[in-house]
Amino acid sequence: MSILVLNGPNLNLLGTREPGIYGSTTLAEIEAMCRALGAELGHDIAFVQSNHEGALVDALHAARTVHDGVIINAGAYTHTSVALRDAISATGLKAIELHLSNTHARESFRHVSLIAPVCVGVIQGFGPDSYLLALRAMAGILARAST
Ligand code: CA2
Repeated sequence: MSILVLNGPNLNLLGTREPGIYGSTTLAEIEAMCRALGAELGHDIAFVQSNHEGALVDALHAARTVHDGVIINAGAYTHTSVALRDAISATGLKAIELHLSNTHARESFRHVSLIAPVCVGVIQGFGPDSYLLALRAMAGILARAST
């Protein structure tokens, strides 16, 4: 099966700025980790990042006929985007929200997620391992859906 890992704004800067919050691992390194685990789990991994809300919506629409599940770190759009929430809902794809940081331990405006209600679950606070935990969770979801 095929899993889309979708990344939102500013995540292309990972590993280059604010290592105290987001660590020193780059997005390219996270992509490599996801691809390695995807191969182990027997799933294809597509890895996309955009700083543009509409491009993320387009990627979700395109995923509908191509991928079986979506793992999304929507970045700051998590807390603001009705459009992303509607797109996840409209695709009908199983989605998992993930974050590197524990947003509940940060500013109050990060405590709200507009996309969480349309996701199967949320994984956050484990740094790059959040991606691997989300992939394992998605593999379980897809395995259960196919039996
Ligand atoms: O913890 C996460 O994964 C976040 O989705 C990251 C977003 C933030 O707005 C969310 O509340 C939580 C921000 C990503 C910014 O990434 C940067 C990376 C390096 C330097 C600066 C920003």
